[in-house]
Amino acid sequence: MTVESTAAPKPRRSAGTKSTAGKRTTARKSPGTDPELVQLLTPEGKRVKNAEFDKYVAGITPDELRGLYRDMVLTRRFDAEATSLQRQGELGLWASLLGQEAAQIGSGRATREDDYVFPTYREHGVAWCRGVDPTNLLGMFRGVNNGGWDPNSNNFQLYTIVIGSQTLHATGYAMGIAKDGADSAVIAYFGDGASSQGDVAESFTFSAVYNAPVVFFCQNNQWAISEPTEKQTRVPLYQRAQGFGFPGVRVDGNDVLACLAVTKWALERARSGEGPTLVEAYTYRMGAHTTSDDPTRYRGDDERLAWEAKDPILRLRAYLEASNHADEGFFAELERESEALGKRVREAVRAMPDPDHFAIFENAYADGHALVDEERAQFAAYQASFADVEGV
Ligand SMILES: Cc1ncc(C[n+]2csc(CCOP(=O)(O)OP(=O)(O)O)c2C)c(N)n1
Ligand SMILES: [Mg+2]
Repeated sequence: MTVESTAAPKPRRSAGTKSTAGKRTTARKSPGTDPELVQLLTPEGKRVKNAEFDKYVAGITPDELRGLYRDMVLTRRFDAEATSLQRQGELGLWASLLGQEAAQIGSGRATREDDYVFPTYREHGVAWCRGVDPTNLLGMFRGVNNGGWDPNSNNFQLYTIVIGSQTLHATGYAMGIAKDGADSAVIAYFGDGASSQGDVAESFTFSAVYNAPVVFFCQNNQWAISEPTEKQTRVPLYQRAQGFGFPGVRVDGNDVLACLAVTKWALERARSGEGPTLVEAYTYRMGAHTTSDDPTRYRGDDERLAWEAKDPILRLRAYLEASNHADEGFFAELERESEALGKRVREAVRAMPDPDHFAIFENAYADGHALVDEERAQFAAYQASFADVEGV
């Protein structure tokens, strides 16, 4: 049974062992061996049957499968380019999604155009599925704007850094569209660390009580910066939903087909008035938390290596090749497309104009404020002080 609504909590997972340096060195239980996990593609790319969820991907065409692969490859290429741009000093910070492509593309492609998405700061793959131009994601990380896109153009909210807060926004929005009588749904993304936030618990309570059409999509990437999931919960995260009165499912977050199927199911529940669902996509953050983080200080290589063997892109490629759904020409063309995307992103970032330094004061209050006036004057004096510096 994979849909948890009535079963008793299961025992805590193994916390692994620690090396003398304090880093965990034993890889934790792997997807593919876990009976609680919805999986349609094994790490080797073999299609496995699932009585509950097969029907949600039953009609998928080879073209659509290649599309999912293309989405994941281009998202990873974009993400790698952004990481490089940060290293070159073009961005102040970047939060990589490396390893989480299947969770994001599978769930993102399950959404309908009229659904509304509330992301964290790492949902670059979901943004891609929603049609947000990837170059627009970079402005905030370069420090030239506070967002970079109009949320209502693609029903994709701005990135949210305050951990867990977007689940409240999503719940309120979902309650609103339900009152409007819309048949669309809302999906809120958050992480394993965010699951410990009060905001998330409050969202669960309100969405359950008001039967709000919202899907809570938790990417359990095993880490909240340097804190492992064992520090967030004593039960598998998806089981939390039970206590709030709605179903929770754990899906293999490195299996794009399973993520697509489970998210479609959850969104359909929401649309048909059955209320919220918690989806826990069990995945792994292969890179650093952000470019400011050094994961070698708190986790061992063996853990990363174990998850690399479950790479979401390689497993879909294995499936496409084994089922003759893609040939060498397809992969070669995609490689060219990836390189072109990298070049476009590089050029777009370097061409981003610096903002007017005083715009921040204009955007604080509609009618002005004495404190802001004071700060503006201080900043003007600070800027003017550079006039005395030779060559400036
Ligand atoms: C309310 C709040 N507290 C703390 C932080 C600092 N912070 C930024 S990311 C992060 C960890 C989040 O982990 P998780 O929810 O697992 O998401 P992930 O980064 O792994 O995608 C923390 C604590 C924050 N941004 N907001
Ligand atoms: Mg996390």
